Amino acid sequence: MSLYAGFDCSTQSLSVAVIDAARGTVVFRDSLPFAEPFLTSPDPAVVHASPRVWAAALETMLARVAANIDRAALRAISGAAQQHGSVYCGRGPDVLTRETSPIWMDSSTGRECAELEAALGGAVAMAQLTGSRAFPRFTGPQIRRFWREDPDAYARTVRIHLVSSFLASLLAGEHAPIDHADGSGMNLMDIRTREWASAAVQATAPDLRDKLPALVPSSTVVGTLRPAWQQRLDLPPVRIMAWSGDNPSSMVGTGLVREGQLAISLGTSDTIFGPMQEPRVSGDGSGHVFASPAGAYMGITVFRNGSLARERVRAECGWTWDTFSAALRQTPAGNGGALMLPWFEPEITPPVSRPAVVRVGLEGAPPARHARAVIEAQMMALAGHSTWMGVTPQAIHATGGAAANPEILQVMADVFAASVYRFDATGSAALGAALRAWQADTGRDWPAVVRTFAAPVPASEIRPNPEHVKTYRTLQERYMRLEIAALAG
Ligand code: XUL
Repeated sequence: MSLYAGFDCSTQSLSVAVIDAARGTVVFRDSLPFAEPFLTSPDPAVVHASPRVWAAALETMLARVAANIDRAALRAISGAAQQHGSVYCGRGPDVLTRETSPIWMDSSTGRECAELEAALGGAVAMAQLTGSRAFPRFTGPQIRRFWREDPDAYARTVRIHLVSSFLASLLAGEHAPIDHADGSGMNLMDIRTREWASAAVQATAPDLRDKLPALVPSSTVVGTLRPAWQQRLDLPPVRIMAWSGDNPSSMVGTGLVREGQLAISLGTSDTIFGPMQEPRVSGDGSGHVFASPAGAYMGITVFRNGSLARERVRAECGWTWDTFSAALRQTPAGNGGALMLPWFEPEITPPVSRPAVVRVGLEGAPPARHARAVIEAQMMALAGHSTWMGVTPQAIHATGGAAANPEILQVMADVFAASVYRFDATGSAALGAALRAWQADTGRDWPAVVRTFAAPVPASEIRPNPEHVKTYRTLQERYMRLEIAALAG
């Protein structure tokens, strides 16, 4: 028997999935919510989290894994983590030179983004080089801001990790490299050569090249479980595989390894992504090209107002999720033409720096219409801002917490005019990480790896309703025009 463990350190929790590769089964799953997932500050644009919370959760969860599996059969561990966040370390990964980590929800680096794009010849040049124009949450602009604000602590920093490479380092007991997929979310890696892009690195901060880990393919063995943890938990010297980002891991965890397929993850962030053969950069600047852990590339567009926006509307209505679902069943597709721009928090796509919710035709409307408006808005934004990928999907693989809700998936099917298949609601990034550990350990080809595990929940297909598809075709044009008008002020 060969067991492989995959962790997922997401915004809200640390989860794990352990697979028995030969049997094709998941033998253990668990999740540990963070009491304080992120630390807010007086400036709403600044959002950090504590790397110590992630480190403590990793140790707790590894102990739970050890207590619940046939330990001798564990062969390798990999992981996924929220993308872009940076961890600042000294000589070893256990020493921090900065107590907190800016995470993907941080939007405080507008100035740094402008400076970096200017240094590289503009937003288009930055996107051609690194796969994305400069985005406030991306690691390069965040590093630049840290260097500017605390040059002494920056100078004391020996290694700057992503959340993924930090946690891999803790498992291995030494600084681990960054994998190409997660490295793509930094505005620092040349998306074609997959090496550090000197021009971007030099423009970001002094001596940065010396502080960056190596870049490696996602299937790289980065070390062996540190001896102290082997002894404490009675675990064998398992291989530690490179960790990656949560979205790249979810892509393989939802079985996507061929261009022409799309997945939507409805989590703290809502994301839409799919494999890509060539690095076609988003013309409107809204999306990103990342290296894919399964080879070639992936396209992705990210929305900040995901589950927190759904949660805000549910709370405004004073409802449970069951009542929210009932409201979706009872209201008509298209909501009688009412629209909402659900920017309860600063938005990533399109870029909106301050909360700015817009409601059209909803004045005095019953709560159910607001519930429908937020879901329709999210689905129309996902569709409208992913056309740059050039994929008209026949089927969408849906994952993330809100994918458990069939009423939400019906709106998704109707807006995208595609069948939606539900994947395990919470575990696709952890499963994807376990699959990456197995693939890296055996060199098996990716279609064979995902065929066994990454299958939709049986009988979960939700088909589009042709009448609703027509309604959304018109409404979506209005939605995109409303966005443009709101952005223009
Ligand atoms: C991806 C992104 C988010 C985080 C959430 O670019 O910013 O999806 O990875 O964990």
